[in-house]
Amino acid sequence: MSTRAFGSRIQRNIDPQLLRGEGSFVDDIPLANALHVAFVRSPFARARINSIDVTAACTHPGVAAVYTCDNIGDLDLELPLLIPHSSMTDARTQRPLARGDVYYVGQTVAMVVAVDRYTAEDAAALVDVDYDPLEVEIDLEKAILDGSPLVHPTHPNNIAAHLVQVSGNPDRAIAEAEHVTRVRVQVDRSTAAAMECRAVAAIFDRVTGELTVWDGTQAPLSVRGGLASILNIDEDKVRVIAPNVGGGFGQKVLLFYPDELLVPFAARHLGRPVKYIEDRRENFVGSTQERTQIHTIELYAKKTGEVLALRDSFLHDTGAFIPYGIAVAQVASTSIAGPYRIPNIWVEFKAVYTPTVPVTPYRGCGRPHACFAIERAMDQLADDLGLDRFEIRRRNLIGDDEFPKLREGLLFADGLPVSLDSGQYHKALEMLHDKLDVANFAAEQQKAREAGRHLGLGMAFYVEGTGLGPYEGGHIKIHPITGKVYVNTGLTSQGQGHDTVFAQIVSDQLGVKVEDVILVEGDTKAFDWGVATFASRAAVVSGNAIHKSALIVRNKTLTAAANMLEASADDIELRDGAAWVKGTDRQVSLAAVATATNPLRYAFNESAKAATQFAPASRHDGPALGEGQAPGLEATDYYSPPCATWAYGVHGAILEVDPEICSVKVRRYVCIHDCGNMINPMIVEGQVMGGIAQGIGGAMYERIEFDTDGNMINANFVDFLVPYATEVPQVEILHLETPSPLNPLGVKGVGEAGCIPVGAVIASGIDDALRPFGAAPFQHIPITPSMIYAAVTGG
Ligand code: MCN
Repeated sequence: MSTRAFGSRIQRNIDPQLLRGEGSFVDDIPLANALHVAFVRSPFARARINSIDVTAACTHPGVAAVYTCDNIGDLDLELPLLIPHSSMTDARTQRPLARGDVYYVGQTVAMVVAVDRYTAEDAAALVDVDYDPLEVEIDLEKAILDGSPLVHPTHPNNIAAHLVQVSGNPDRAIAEAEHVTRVRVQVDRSTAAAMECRAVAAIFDRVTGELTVWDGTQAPLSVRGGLASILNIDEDKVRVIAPNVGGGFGQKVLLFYPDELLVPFAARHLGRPVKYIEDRRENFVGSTQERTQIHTIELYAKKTGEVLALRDSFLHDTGAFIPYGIAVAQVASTSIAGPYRIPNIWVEFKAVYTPTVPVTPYRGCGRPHACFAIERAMDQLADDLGLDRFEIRRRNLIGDDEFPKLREGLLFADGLPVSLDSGQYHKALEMLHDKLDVANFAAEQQKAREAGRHLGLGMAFYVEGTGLGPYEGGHIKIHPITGKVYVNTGLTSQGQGHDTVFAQIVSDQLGVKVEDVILVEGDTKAFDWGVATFASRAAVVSGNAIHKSALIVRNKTLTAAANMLEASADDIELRDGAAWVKGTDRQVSLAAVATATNPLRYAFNESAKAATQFAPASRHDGPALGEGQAPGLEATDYYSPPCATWAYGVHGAILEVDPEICSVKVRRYVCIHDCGNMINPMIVEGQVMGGIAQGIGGAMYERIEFDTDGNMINANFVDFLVPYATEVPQVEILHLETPSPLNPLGVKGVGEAGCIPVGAVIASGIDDALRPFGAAPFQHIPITPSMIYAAVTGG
């Protein structure tokens, strides 16, 4: 092993299987004799339930059970508030099945379990629910007005939380400012679109009392813990497996969706396997969404463009329930100053209940909103002061020597003060400037205009707090027979390629091939402790945990091999799956070392005259380990990050707007990106590309639409427009690698980065293209053809 695996472009080893269609998703799990679930969902955004009559449904042939809030025992509870915060009082969370009232169209009211899905659906249609519909207000700005209908009578003006955060002394800076730029921006609601929607299947073994659950979740260990406590089963008797998940994007990390509790409950209650596969429409109306925020942001600056203070006040739509507390709004508010020095910040938000699908983090989690607000404001400030958009940023970007940049008073989602740990922001900006050939663009744009074509250049910078705690762990074991290395973690992958990157980390430490490292994740039997995949944290938190475990195993291996080869541990090197005395041809395979560190196996192998190619070290009768070392070449360790580590990047695009048909074609898209040391640049680029594709959706296509009664009117892929490959541009990605000083591997997260600045880039580019029309800046995404039509026709 002469080359380092860490930092290499190694293809993801799961891809061939997935590309051949051989992945195993929840719906692929064969479950003999399984029952199937259909839900009765609320047709009203807000209503009182007078009665639920299940008689006809219960007697429908093939129905095993019909559940309402009245026959689910301990499950008739308000689900946990996952992240409490002092800015909220009496935070409202959902019940698995509605009791008394419904709060959004799609809320689960009853669950039918039957021999097959068709029968379950037919029976669900027979459940007779008598509702008294109530008045609703869907509009976020109107929802907070006095007299607006309340989602929860407990919360006047529909305010779920109100928080003001201050850094520095904004009042004094505002008084000193020579110019103020004020911008109102809006980001509309969107949703994740995984390949397999959410899905749960469960078996309960009445003899052993063991519950096995297959769940397309991002958090198997957390699901296990919750199921055990809510269903009152020993944790060791609950096994949760997340097989291939097909994308989660934050939507699959909620604890709990009703089905995640009700399906295992029914499996235990009925003594039969039970399965629920959410369909696409249910995913739209029943699984959480994100994005709607309306910001009014003000930049107080000197005439030279140096920003002295920022004020931002925004409304955040929480939907009908707030299981994640203020996480999304808090991330937005603490990311609002972006990569800029801005020493004085005042930021306020109100999280507002609306009678719509609950809002929880979706890839980006508040950062796309913050980026859209600050970057649109920066573009406007540049215009106001007659400065170039790159120049305004040059004058405000944090310098390399200013890190760590603490924003005292702003507490990030981990409850700790925002502190940007490292970066080369100016260099990134100039790389974009060069790569896009900005110096020559004005001439190209002019020439195109003369030919009746409208080119625009857009750009936006972003920062991203990644790698949140509290911790993750990793167990590593070199197998005594094969010498293969098993790595177990508590995480699960939804397509991020963890099996390859974690193998790269281990491969270097133990001198084995990447393909000889086998990751076992997504199964609570594999590892007992851990949290979940979210917040772009696997590389930082699990990566470092696995690195630490690998170091322990490495040291054990060196000690044992030194004993076996009668050399000093300092003279041993690990490569090619063996331990070598440096500079000689004396070696012993890792399998043999692992065998020798296990007393029983060693004795067995010796007596059987198996292939033990060594003499035991004289001070050991058998096992080759050092004094006090535990048997086996294995170890477990954990990593807990001190705080978030901040990745960043700057994107730019050259696009063309056709004012006749109001279309936008992205001609070039350039991304300069820095996530610290890259474990696998190919995977990093895949992550960035995927994020940009989602960002393109959010910038121009994807918007969840509600009518005034709260019905989602585009809950399908015909009307909710996910971009196809034809809409996603070829992206030119350039990397910077500024190591994070906060963790041993020097890594920062990347999983959400791509999507963050895209809306701001596209808006900036369309503004630039349409300057000849005197159009007002685009401050609202997604930007639709009708918005472009209004801009070019002055409508
Ligand atoms: N990586 C790397 N070098 C770095 C940083 C990361 O090689 N310096 C690699 C990691 O090892 C990992 C991948 O890039 O294989 C993403 O790493 P990380 O940023 O740690 O993110 P997570 O693995 O924790 O994944 C979560 C993140 C989030 S929050 C969302 S949302 C998202 C995303 O990942 N959802 C995804 N990317 C997704 N990709 C797919 N295919 N599907 C999803 O649901």
